[in-house]
Amino acid sequence: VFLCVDHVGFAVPDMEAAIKLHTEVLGWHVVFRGRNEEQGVEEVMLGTNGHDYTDRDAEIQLLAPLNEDSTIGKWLAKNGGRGGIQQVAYRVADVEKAAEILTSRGVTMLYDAPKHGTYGSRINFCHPKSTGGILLELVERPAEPEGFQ
Ligand code: CMX
Repeated sequence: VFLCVDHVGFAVPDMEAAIKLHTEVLGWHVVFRGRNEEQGVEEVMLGTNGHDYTDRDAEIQLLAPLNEDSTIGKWLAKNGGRGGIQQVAYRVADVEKAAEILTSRGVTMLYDAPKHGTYGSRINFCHPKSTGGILLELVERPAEPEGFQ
């Protein structure tokens, strides 16, 4: 079902501080910055030096809430305002097919149809209650990315 780990998503209370830490201290490079209003997030994707869009090397995703009622806003509130790992995302070739297979194996998908994700990808999520307490995102990347730097 899965091709590789696409990214690991960190919820962050302060995007600028998180970018500074992950680039200046930890040495990652910003490869995408944008907003997903539907998901209520400001997001930044990080790759290694020379990271290419077609690489299977996993990226790191920084997620800051656009408001307190968003998924990340609620996650941070529940975590005492501290950041942390919010999700792991697996890359798939066909998100609908992957969701169909996982559903047939007893996994609960969050959405009936894929939603819009980073780079114009098509995404869905497995409810953490059906995947051992881990929020798993499924990502089908487009051939032509929107916004890869
Ligand atoms: N990882 C693991 N478990 C989580 C979780 C997470 N990120 N978020 C919530 N949970 C658990 C809670 O601990 C809780 O468990 P208990 O009942 O045992 O306490 C249960 O799920 C329900 O928690 P909740 O606070 O009531 O959370 P919600 O039902 O409001 O939301 C979920 C849970 C999965 C539906 C929500 O996080 C969601 O819709 N996620 C998918 C969308 C998303 O994450 N968007 C932001 C990122 C966007 C992007 O990646 O582009």
